[in-house]
Amino acid sequence: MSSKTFQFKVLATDGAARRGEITMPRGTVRTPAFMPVGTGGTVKAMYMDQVRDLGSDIILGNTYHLMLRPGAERVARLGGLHDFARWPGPILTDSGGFQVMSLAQLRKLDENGVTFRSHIDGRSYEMSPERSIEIQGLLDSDIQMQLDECVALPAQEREMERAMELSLRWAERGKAAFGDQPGKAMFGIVQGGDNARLRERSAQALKAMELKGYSIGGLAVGEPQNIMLDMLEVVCPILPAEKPRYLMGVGTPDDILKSVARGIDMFDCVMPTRAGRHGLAFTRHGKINLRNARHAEDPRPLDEESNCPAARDYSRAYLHHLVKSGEFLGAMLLTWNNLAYYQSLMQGCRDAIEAEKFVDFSGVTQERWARGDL
Ligand code: PRF
Repeated sequence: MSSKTFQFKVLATDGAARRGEITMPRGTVRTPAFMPVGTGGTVKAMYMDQVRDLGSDIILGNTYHLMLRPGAERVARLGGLHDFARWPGPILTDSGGFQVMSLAQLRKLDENGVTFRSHIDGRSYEMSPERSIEIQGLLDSDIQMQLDECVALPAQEREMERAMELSLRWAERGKAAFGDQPGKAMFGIVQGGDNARLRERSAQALKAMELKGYSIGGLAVGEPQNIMLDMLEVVCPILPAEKPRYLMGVGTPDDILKSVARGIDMFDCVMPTRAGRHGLAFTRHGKINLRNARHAEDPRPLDEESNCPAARDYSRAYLHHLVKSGEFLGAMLLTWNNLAYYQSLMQGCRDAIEAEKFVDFSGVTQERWARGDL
């Protein structure tokens, strides 16, 4: 199902948890949703068909990486990111500010935006709130993010306040640059660090801008989990119930369950893909480090009950061998397994909310991890 306009509907609730649907011209996103990270136009070590078949309705792309290589104008000439990467469904792009701050060299930030040197070849670039939206438009992204500034925690209150207020001004500029595009959306990003007053101010001001969706940024950046959850409890009740809420760059399966319980609808994280390339498998029973010698002669699969071939059909001994040998197939199989696990977790969340059994589902899932029956 698709729709000519961007729409979000809450289909069911269970406590603060929501089961919803975003419809837009390129397809429907079932929420709570996990978006695999496809930074440079590829979900690393995966075919797009596999990503889709695991139940991903949307993937994430990065303005920062794609503007440097191959360049946004080039992607546009080649028909946009969907055709280029052969992903016909919805794509959400991050705005670039966060990646500039973590990856670029010689960064300089002022009222007008960020200037930086590429981490690839040292070339100099400028990005304003308007240019970020322009690039995301050239990529033909369906859900675009405002340019924002995320401060690492811990930070001084005045520093968190400055970045939050700057991000609000950039949200206004982003909104004006984005204009009226009925089939697409630009989300504002709530900032404010670990400070409830600043988070409240940010959420209220963004709500007043009547954007089509709201991201929560500046979390999972060095603070303990309970602080992140406290901030969600401040922000979610302020944000309008009829708009989607996206917690950026989160997280572990445990973070996801606890954030869904507080009203988050969308997630993205490199964890399943990056961990897969580093020999780590997520399973229903917890994490397995395949580098460990104790798997060297273990004939069991990661999870015989999974319907993902990577989890069901390959022995831990073979996966251990692949990982130890640095074989591409090791990264491919573990990434496949991990994304399958994440998407089955999201399906479990959606089913449980519909059945009004989210607390039970969350409890049973956590107990299984805790037993660690590997
Ligand atoms: N802002 C943007 N992207 C992000 C973040 C942010 O604060 C985070 C923080 N967890 C991840 N990705 N634009």
